[in-house]
Amino acid sequence: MIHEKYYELQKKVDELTSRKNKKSDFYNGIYDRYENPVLTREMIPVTWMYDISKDTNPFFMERLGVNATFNSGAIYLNGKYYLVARVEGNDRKSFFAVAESDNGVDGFKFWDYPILLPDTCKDETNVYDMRLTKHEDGYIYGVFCSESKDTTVNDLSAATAAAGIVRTKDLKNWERLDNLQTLRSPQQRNVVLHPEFVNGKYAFYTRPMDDFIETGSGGGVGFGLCDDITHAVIDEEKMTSLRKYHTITEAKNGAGAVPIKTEKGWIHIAHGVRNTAAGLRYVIYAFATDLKDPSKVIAEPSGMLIGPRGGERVGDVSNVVFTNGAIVNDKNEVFIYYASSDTRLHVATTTIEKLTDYVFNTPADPGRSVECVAQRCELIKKNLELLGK
Ligand code: M1P
Repeated sequence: MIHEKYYELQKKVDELTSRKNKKSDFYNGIYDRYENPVLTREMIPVTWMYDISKDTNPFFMERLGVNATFNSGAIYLNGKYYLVARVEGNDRKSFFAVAESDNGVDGFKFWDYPILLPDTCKDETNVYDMRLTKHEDGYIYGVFCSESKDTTVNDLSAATAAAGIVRTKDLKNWERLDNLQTLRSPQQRNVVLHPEFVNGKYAFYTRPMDDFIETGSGGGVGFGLCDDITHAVIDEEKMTSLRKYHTITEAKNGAGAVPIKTEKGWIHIAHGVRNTAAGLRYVIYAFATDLKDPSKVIAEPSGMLIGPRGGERVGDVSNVVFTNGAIVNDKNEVFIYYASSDTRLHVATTTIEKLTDYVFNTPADPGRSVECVAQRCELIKKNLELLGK
């Protein structure tokens, strides 16, 4: 017999997932924010957490709780918006789950089951942050962080991060390929597959790291080519967007969404990290690379595109916004899915036209306060002249 509490709780989930979302009153002319997150832990189906039988669960206790739904890959297929969300159980293990919406800003509903990846990697403890690439070879690839315990050192917390690779045609049947090997970088996270072949090869944006947390000598977002996606090996990574002193990328940065192709260049939406007395602060920034050489940065606006605001600042890992998915629909509208504080997922919407204007017409960071003030004074002077002052 089904416990009556099931209907009560599932009704709340259904109300939340059917709730209409509205643009908030935030304004910067670049993108819109929305009043509600698009995914939260409260939107997880009751069947994922409770045994709904009154016989075996008379107190209707949560058996397998969910702690958070956040960093999501995103893809637009046949007029629908799909997220492959990072769902974190109360047990701290993350897994992937597909949620689907008709309009990209609300109505996201999880499919009946989360994704059960083929168990080909026996050392793997945790998986997270899938980037979904619709590749010109016809497959949809999912590249994610595959985390294992580092058994080479006597440290319980030591871990190794690698890039796991899966592919699918329908988001239902997933084929697991070998993890990416980067011969010169011991660890990898935030790896993204470029959607087109480059010089006839598969191209990856990487994030070389010496350590699980610290990038160490890793200078920023890397780029490498490989011949065979089923046994992907990159022997050389060149650098694209660099970490820079006293900027939003000083501590680390990493590729985010799959780059968006525009007439002027590939637009990348990435994350940058700096250290503060309150811990690491993660923000989202954008840059563009050359259409023919997607490793060559051709525009990098100053500072952040999206920073944590209001309630976004607080969560399991506070002061974080992070993206690993964006969608461009057939009207050239752009949906940037970003998570706040490793807890919930939001959307920011813009257009290709606006994003291109932002990336190519926002001044670059001149690097020093005095030059930043001069840059701002130039803007003020132009405006005051227009105002006749
Ligand atoms: O906790 C913030 C983010 O930390 C990691 O990003 P990075 O590798 O750049 O430090 C990721 O684990 C990400 O999932 C997380 O949101």
